[in-house]
Amino acid sequence: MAAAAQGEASTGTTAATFRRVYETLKAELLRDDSFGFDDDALRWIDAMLDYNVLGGKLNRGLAVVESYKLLKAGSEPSEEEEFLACILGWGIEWLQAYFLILDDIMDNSQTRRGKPCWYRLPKVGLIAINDGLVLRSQISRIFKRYFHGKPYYVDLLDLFNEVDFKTTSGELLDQITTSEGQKDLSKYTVDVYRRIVEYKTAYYSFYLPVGCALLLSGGSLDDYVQVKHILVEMGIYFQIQDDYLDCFGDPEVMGKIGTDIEDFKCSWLFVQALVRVDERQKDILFENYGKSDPACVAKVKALYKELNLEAVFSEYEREIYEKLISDIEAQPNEAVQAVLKSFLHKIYRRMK
Ligand code: DMA
Ligand code: MG
Ligand code: MG
Repeated sequence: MAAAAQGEASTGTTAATFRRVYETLKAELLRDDSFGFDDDALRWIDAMLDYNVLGGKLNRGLAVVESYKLLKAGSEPSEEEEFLACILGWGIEWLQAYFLILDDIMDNSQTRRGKPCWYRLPKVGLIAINDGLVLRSQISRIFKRYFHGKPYYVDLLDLFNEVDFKTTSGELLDQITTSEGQKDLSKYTVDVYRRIVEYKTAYYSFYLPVGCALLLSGGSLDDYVQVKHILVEMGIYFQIQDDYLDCFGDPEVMGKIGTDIEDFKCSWLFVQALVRVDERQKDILFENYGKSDPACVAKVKALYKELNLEAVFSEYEREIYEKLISDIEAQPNEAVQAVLKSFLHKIYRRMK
């Protein structure tokens, strides 16, 4: 009980410190005089940052700080070190905000984090595209200010560039697979699915936070190939949960309304349904998938229930958890084990 309370207190402190660093970074970006923004532009950037960078769970950003502390195994980081870990964490949150703004436009989504998607605001519209690009370019400016001259600066930029490349490639695959699927839904296979979600989600959500913490603690990413595999597998699990919750989750709790069925998505649920349907069920699925009519969506959901996909998901979740735990426990480094377990326990059986 005392230990749990203490744990919460220390997470609380981290969250408060982390949040303060956001204010610092925002103030510096608004003060950036290399362009000479006028008051209208400054107000726009200020509101755009608050709307898009804040409001999420901050899991990825906080994970950098937490992983960094665990990697230091016992020795408390200095204030300066913790501050730098927070900056890297915000770098990921900025990256995430940029991906989400563009993803919501492409997915025609309505809400995100309990509010209308940024591009849905009448004053914003497709200016949102440029806002996404602004967020991405701000990361480079932030990192230049704080990390230029550090021994890991080049590796850090390289890591963000690589992960950006992988994620946007995953989004490309997601989008073009969807337009192929509209012509022939049988193209949605388990292998195609895995490839999409590995690229669009796993690297930036799981590998990147740990990669940042490793670089900051003086490690070389080449020495952690096995850790990368485990994180990618966890990222795939996380996106499978996202797909499951898109249909079966509570939009109030998640802060977003699912659109996968309406959007013809190569979702985990669809792929699982496809390998289980008989001829009659397949006709129902193909007839109703990808339509915005709520009656069609309801038929697809009813079929998912008939195929017991809720139980299939629970079983997958149980199996992947055990597999991940055993892979983690095979890791030689105990601090690394702690980092990986902490990630896994944050997402296991999540509802949002
Ligand atoms: C999101 O995939 C991927 C990125 C890179 C933002 P998604 O469209 O399934 O996610 P969401 O359900 O959050 O829109
Ligand atoms: Mg989306
Ligand atoms: Mg998407």
